[in-house]
Amino acid sequence: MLVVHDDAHLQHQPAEIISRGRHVPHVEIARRAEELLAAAKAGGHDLQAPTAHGMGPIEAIHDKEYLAFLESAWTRWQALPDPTPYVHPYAQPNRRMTGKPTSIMGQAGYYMATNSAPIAEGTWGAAKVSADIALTAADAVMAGAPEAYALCRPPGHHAFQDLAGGFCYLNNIAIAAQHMRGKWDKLAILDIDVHHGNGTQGIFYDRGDVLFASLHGDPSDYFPFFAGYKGETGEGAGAGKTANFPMAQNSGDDVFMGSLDKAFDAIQAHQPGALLVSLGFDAYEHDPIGYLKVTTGGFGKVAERIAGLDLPTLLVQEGGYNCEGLGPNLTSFFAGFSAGRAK
Ligand code: Q9C
Ligand code: ZN
Repeated sequence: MLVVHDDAHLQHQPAEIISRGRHVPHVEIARRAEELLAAAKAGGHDLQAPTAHGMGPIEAIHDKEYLAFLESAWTRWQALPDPTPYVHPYAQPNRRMTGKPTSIMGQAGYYMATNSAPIAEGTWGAAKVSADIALTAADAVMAGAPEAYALCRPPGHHAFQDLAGGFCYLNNIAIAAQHMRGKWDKLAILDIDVHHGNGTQGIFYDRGDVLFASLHGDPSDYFPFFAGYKGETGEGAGAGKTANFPMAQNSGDDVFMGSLDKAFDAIQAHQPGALLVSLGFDAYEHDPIGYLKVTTGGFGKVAERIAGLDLPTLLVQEGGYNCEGLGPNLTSFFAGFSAGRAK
């Protein structure tokens, strides 16, 4: 497996988020990427550094004013009286509120969907390199590599065109997918992170060229709460090109594999030229913020099935917060993937 990674993520280390009214230690920490990299090294995989792709591919997905906010937010926040070290939203727009503020306080609420995507001094720089990692791995797949793995941190699938949220700032997989459209007319994104990929779904919801299929914990009871329901199937040119598979709490490997089969039906009906996978390991049975009970062996079986689709495949790292489990789960996934290719 070609593994693209970079240590620029170390610039992004917000210590805490706000959860259920409390400041709590962040679980999306630098050690996550270190554990994944250590496992990739131990497995003898080919490691590669990202190349800078500039703002073009990022602007092809994200709103320009949102990007200007991300770039300037921390510095502007520091000019407030008694500033905190991380930008957090204070008041957010909601139903029947459409005004567009210009101040940093107002914009923090306008551009941040949740209290779990704090902006630290180095967040913007790290997020840009994370997108470059996905783009560089995408380049390899476009150049003929059968598969590549983008070790992205921060993750991306909760970021919309103009919204940060759920530990995400730039939607790495959406940026990579748009880039890969330069080679393939039709693509499919399979999201197996335990959280619904609401940002990715939102970005492609009205498009017929990029199918989005997501396996996740039931949003009526689990983050991101407001998207990921079965009835969301796309609109306009994208009608029928979104497929959601919410699962009940504590569902294990068997239920997960059953949902995967149904997602494959949607993917195969779309006939994509290539596949992109939002690869979270937070469906793991021991994840600290998890909801499902997928085992380490289960991730291998999932990977084997994905590889069996026999499509050029870009794997993009999303969540997964049990640090001890990350290495074994990635190792199991890579082994299963390679077994599925050999079949
Ligand atoms: N007590 C990804 O996996 N909820 N994001 C946090 C913590 C937000 C997860 C609550 C979860 C976001 C990429
Ligand atoms: Zn997740």
